[in-house]
Amino acid sequence: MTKSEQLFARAVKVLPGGVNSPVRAFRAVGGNPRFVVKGKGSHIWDEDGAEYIDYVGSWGPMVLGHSHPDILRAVQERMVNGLSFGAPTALEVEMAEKMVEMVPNIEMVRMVNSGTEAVMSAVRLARGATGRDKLIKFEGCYHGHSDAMLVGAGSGALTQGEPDSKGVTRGAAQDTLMAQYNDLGSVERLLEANPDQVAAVIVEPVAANMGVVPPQEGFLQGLRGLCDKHGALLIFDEVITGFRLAPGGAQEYFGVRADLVTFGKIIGGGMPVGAYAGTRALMEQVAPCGPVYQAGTLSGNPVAMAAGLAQLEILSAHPEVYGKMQASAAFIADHLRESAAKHGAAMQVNQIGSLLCPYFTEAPVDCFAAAKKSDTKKYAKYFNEMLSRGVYLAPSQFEAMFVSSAHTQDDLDRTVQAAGESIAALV
Ligand code: KE4
Repeated sequence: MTKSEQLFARAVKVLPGGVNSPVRAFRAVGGNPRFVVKGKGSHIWDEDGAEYIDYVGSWGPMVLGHSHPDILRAVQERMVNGLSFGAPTALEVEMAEKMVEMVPNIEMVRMVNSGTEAVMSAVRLARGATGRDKLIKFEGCYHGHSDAMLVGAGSGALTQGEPDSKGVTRGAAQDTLMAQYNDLGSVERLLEANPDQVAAVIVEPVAANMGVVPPQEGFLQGLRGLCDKHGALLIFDEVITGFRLAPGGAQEYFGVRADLVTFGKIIGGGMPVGAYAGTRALMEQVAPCGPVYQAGTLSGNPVAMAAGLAQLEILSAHPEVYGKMQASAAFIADHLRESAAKHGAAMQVNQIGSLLCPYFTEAPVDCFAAAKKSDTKKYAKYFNEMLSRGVYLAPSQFEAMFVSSAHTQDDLDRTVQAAGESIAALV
């Protein structure tokens, strides 16, 4: 048995499925999860010493690669003075000021500890601020595992084949209405059928939990118009796109204003951090200055703030990394398409910014229904072919490939070489 196999045999006895998050269990692709022992730049190493080019990047946080020296230094310098106080620290102020400086249309931020918590809190704020109960989300979009969001969810919920989780009560789910991504008509019909009842529309500006499905031209702008027309708030869930598509995230990239924005992943630099943000008028409705309650023992944790702030400072000082990451992702996407054509493989590749996803299907993937038609068994085979060639992809069709600024041309060349061989092995 490999060390990863030995560890997994122990893990399944004390952790549900042997993991602390379902998608890591490799159930959608088969085989034994690799237990990671080290990450450096664009590479990770497992317990058996195998090295991989990493396109999971902790599911998005490692936008500058693993173990970035400036981020490690910031953590090391901060931690020697104590890890957590439950009292205000200067770092939280500096972090909020940095986010307000980088992200359009926000005046205030509240730090929390995960993307789930950020979305749960933003939804509560939207309901509290509007006095309305209902919420529109999109089938296949994933916004974390708070009850109201586990209705028609994507990511792991989709991979598990249980789009609606057990344990979510009818009461918790009844106010969550389901629309279709890239289908403005489905949103308008729900708004008109529930007049003056919809507190918010929540959307992933790029749907990155059904694979990667970019918004069609006019979709996000159309949501803005519909929300304005019907008095609903527009929530951009930027847990993935925030600080990844552009320094100012999807609002900057697409030029569309959201009323509330949720963040996670990148703002923690690898540490557990989430946040929600909006105008002063909205955010000052949050306790202790307003009637919408939300709290957290480790919210704004100074060590996590040190890591996140260090990462944001590098991203804002070096905006050229966005063009580099986009070019890297486009290089991979172009070569995947070439290989698929060469080998006659039915394959679609969606790519936007540093996000991309291969689907094994004939038709373009521009919505959730099309994504679900992808051949997940073929994806599983592709995943394992790539893994055997030292390329670590998401162990599920319904996730993204995350390209970082640390991926080198040699990484890209080796990736497309492995992909060509893997696609050839599929047909
Ligand atoms: P967390 O609670 O996992 O920090 O964030 C939830 C979340 C919210 N919104 C969006 C758009 C997200 O993508 C996520 C979490 N993303 C998944 C990957 N698709 C996390 C990986 C996992 O669940 O293990």
